[in-house]
This record gives sequence, structure tokens and C-alpha cells, in this order.
Amino acid sequence: MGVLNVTPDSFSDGGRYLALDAALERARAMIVEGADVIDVGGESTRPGADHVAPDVEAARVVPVIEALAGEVRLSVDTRHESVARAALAAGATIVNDVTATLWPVAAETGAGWVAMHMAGVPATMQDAPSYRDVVAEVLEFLVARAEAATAGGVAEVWIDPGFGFGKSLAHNLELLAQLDRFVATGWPVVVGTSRKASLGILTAASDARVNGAGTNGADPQRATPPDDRLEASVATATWAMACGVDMVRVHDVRAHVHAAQVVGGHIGDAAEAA
Ligand code: HH2
Repeated sequence: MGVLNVTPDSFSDGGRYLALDAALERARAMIVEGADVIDVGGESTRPGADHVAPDVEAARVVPVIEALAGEVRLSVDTRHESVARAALAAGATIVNDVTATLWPVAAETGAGWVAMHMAGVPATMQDAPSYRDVVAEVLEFLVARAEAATAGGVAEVWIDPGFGFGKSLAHNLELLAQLDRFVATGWPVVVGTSRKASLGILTAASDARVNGAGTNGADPQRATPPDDRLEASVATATWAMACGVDMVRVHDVRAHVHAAQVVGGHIGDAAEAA
């Protein structure tokens, strides 16, 4: 799943694809690189992001979806029912829902639905995330939502632990370490670690040491910037694929398709044959 943020303020690519031409060029490049789905978003959900009015968000995503419909499978990354409806009418066939509440729209329209776990709301979710048992709580939440959506008539349900959404670095690592438990539920799993802050924190110390003046200014306390998190992103996505995750949501499609070809197409086949 290739990420297309048609926003001025997304954490890694804000402002780059706000113009229709730039968005379409980016989407088509990701399609050529091997994306099976393009996830179009018109509101940043990064920690502390400003709220966007649904009509503004719809005006950003609908023209992009209309132009790409028929070229590739499209999902809409939204928290708002009206935006989901407008995007589905324009040609999207998946609602990527970071609130895990919009399944009735998917049930009504026959669309697929991604239920993602988020603790709190983007404005404050990183203030002091706390869990008794993060894996158990996120699993329980997602399975309950997936069961409700299925009972309500959604035929295609995905679950996503919501890396970085109301989670500390330790929570994110625990979720990654136990992705097999999400896979074991039987629901197809999506994971989005691409370029996220936890990866910048994990790589900052070594980056500062190796480069002297690294991309984080040699300050091990300062996260490596989003554009410099490719290797860490591919590492976590490769781990996720090896755990049996069905889809990874990524900004750098080519590198992840290469990883998928090696893990799924070669190592996976050899393991099955053995
Ligand atoms: N992460 C982001 C947005 N949508 N959807 C799913 N299912 N899973 C995720 O992990 C996920 C998501 C945040 O990343 P991005 O879209 O690149 O940034 P922003 O929210 O700043 O636009």
C-alpha cells in the first residue's frame, strides 16, 4: 500500500503532493514501482496535527481518486464519514479508518475496511500513552471491531495495530515483536511503520556516531529525520512480512517491493517447499 498524502502538513511528505498534478505523478510512480493499493489521505493524523474540516479534506482527495480510479485499487485514509462516502463514490474501494468506527459505511457500500487502533486523538495521543498490556489490549480492541463489522455486513476487514498512534517507543516495539499474535487471529493484517518517529529515535544514536555530523546533526537525542528512515522502514516491514502480515503501508514503494519479493517470493517459497 503506497501512501499518498494530499496535505500541507503530513509528517514526512506534507506539501509535496497537494497540487493535483504532483499527486497523480506520485501515485503513478508508486503504481509503476509495484503498489497494489494507493492510500489517499487529505488530513494528517501525526501527533499534534491540526483538525481539517471534512469539506476541505474531501476537496483534496476526491479529484485525485477520480483521476486514478481504474488504474489501481484505491483506499481513502480518513476519520470522517462524509469524506469516506465521497471517496467511495469517486472510485475508492477501501476505507482506511484510523478511528476504527466507520465500518457502517463499508457495510452499506460493499467497500473494504481497515480497522486501525489509536489510543485517544492525534492532538494529544502521544502525551502519556499507557497500557496494562499493550498487545492484549490492542488485540482485544481490533478483534471486537472486526467481529462487529463482519456481523454488520462488511465482507473485507483488515486489522492494523496502529504503530505510533498513542504508543510509546516501547509499546511500538512490543507490538512489532508480537505481530504473529495479530496474524494468528485470522484477520488480514496491515502494518504502517514507514518513516515513523520511533524509527528515527532508534537510529539516531548510531547515525550520530557513524557520521560525526549525521543527518540529525550528530545529536543522538535528536531523531533521524523522516526522509532518512528508509532502511529502518524496510527492516520493520520485512520483519512484518516474515511474521505473516498481509500488507505494509509505505512511502517508499520500490524498496519495499524488493523486500517483499525476496521474503515472500523466494524465502517464503523455499520455506514452504522444505
Ligand atoms: N499511519 C498514518 C496514517 N494512516 N493508516 C493505517 N492503516 N496505518 C498506519 O500506520 C497509518 C495510517 C500516518 O502516516 P502518514 O500518512 O505518512 O502521515 P500523516 O498522518 O502525517 O499524514
